[in-house]
Amino acid sequence: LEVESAKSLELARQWVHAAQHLVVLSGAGVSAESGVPTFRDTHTGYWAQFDPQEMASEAGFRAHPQRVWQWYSYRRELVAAVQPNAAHLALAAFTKAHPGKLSVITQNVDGLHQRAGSHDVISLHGDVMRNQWLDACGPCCEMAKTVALGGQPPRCSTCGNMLRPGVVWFGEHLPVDALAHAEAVVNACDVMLVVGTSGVVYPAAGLVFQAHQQGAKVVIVNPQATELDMLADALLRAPAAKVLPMMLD
Ligand code: BJW
Repeated sequence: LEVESAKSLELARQWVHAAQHLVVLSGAGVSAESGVPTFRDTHTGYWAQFDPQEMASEAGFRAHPQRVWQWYSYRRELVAAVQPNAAHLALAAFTKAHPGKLSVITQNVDGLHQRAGSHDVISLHGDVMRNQWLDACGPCCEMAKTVALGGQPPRCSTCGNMLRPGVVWFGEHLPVDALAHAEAVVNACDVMLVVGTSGVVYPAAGLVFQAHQQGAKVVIVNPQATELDMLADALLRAPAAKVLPMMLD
């Protein structure tokens, strides 16, 4: 670790252990060391290859259902093949050691926090392994009775309604309960760790402003600069799987 980051780590460790209520807001970077590409990192990110508005929006799915479905199929296979890393495991171990003290809010759809053993994760952007109907459906739609042809999304054999991944696309509302729960835990926190997120997507990024405004210490863990750095009381420019185990131990 750089000297500055080593100092920040020591500070953050003290805050974390003195905290009454600790909140973690995680993003794609927390899963990077498991082998899941982030969205916006220049060379490895998904969106170096794909246009986000096309791949992660309802309009994009309706225009190119096969292309978008295949992108999600690829990501589902990838997520199923990787394992939680030391960052996910350190958070789960902390919860076990300090029950009720830590809330994990994640923007990730990969389920790796849960697979590491964090069970009360607040998922803001859904779950990539789930499906839901694209359109409101009548009694004919049953997931078990879909037909899928040639890499196309499965369809209801009666009305043609398509399955889509159970994630939150651009322009869609976050699940109301998850967002309300996230706001409530942020409101009550005295320390927030912001781990592996670029901080460009709202309303998730707004939670960091909320924490800062109500006086919580904000610790950012990210090897790169982020849109939220001006809110940080401590900045650790380092990978999550390296520093979270040290910070939470
Ligand atoms: C490491 C690391 C290592 C690497 N260790 N770190 C206010 C202002 C402007 C716009 C808006 C606004 N409010 C709403 C909007 C519109 C929009 C938005 O935010 N747009 C911005 C992009 C400008 N928001 C929405 O549309 C949201 N809905 C909404 O607001 O509803 C209300 C509404 C509805 C209708 C009309 C009007 C209002 C929905 C947002 C949904 C986001 N969905 C996605 C896709 C999910 C499905 C899928 O997975 O395919 O969620 S987009 C994508 O970005 C994904 C992520 O969860 C999200 C955040 O990305 P994240 O996690 O930060 O990843 P990266 O790649 O950006 O960053 C990775 C970071 O890790 C980097 O910093 C690296 O350095 C770091 N890193 N290795 C630690 N080892």
